[in-house]
Amino acid sequence: MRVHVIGLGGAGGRVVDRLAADRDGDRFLHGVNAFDTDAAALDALQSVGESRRYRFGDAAAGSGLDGDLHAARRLGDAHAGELSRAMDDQQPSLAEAFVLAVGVGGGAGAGVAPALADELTRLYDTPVYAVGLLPTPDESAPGDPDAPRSAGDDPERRTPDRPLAEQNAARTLNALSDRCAAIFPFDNDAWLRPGEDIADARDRLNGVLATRLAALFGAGEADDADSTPQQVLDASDVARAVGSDGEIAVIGHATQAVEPPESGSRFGLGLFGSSEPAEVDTSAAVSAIETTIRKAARGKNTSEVPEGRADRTLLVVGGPPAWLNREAIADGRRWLADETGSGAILSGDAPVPDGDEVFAVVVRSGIDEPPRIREIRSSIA
Ligand SMILES: Nc1nc2c(ncn2[C@@H]2O[C@H](COP(=O)(O)OP(=O)(O)OP(=O)(O)O)[C@@H](O)[C@H]2O)c(=O)[nH]1
Ligand SMILES: [Mg+2]
Repeated sequence: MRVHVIGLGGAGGRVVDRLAADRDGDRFLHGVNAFDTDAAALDALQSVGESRRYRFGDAAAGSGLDGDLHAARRLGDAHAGELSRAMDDQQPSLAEAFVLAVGVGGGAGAGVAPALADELTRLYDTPVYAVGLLPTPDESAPGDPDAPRSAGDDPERRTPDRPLAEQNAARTLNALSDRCAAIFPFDNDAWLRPGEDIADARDRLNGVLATRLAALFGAGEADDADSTPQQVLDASDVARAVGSDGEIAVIGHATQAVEPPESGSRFGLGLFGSSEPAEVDTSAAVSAIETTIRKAARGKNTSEVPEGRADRTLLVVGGPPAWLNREAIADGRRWLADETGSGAILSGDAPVPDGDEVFAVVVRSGIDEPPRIREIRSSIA
């Protein structure tokens, strides 16, 4: 599906920058923007083209807002229309979803996200999804400001203290769930290694997230006719899976390296499906599919899902067409229905003719509240 991805604030900008670096030119990445009040943060981006970066809010004098959510909300209300116009040269009306990436514990990004979600909803009949990066408990924990940090004393690399991160996050998650079709949280803390803070780990974390977003939204947007999926996953499948009521959805993902088939669809010979040349051993394909689906379902999610249970589950299986064994995928669906207790399993495939891995994406929606989100919400209860 074609998505227009908008990074808000420092974290959102870096996530979008990573997506642009890894997937530039991919069809699903229909539009890209980075919006911030902070000129230096926008300057530091590398892959989002300069014309796609936009500094707003002169009242902030070119700086960040230091976590001042109140001021940021006011700026958001004042500038949402201007931001939507800054997207206009990328044909936003053709996007099948807008994706707002934002560190919900911050100031500028968290403050502007709800107003921009409102504005896009008002202008287009297109779902707006939020990708919310959750603050770590350490960011808002009272600590010794002089204590040595793992990133050293370099002020550029120090994670700024954000005493209000959890409260900002709680307020922003509430505001976004009222305005967005669905929220995809990314639990930073769950992905940190012992002793790391976000400044140390952010490149790795952003890479993990960008890969998952691309695997989900890029499925079904192959560049050539050979790789048209047999069971096309389209924007309405994703919409059906995650709903439109601002519920939380989480993304599981796994890959397994496989040998590319000797010849095949790359040369226009093998048609995906029954006439696929049999260079791939069936039991190897079945095992790769089964293993990848299980790992995507049971491995680490973007946020923890209590008991793994979900009302609705979306499964995408991708890789070189010859590896996409239909029966194994059907078995995987049945297994996943059992595993999640979902009444509805939506699924699609994503052939990658030149690919060297099989991958699976499992999206759960209609889940019990993840513990980290409960913790964050309780900060304003
Ligand atoms: N995954 C990830 N999370 C980040 C990154 N940078 C910051 N965060 C998280 O996002 C939150 C918000 O940080 P920023 O995005 O820098 O905040 P901002 O929107 O620029 O807001 P102000 O600077 O206060 O105006 C932080 O509290 C962290 O929890 C990043 O690069 N990757
Ligand atoms: Mg900032």
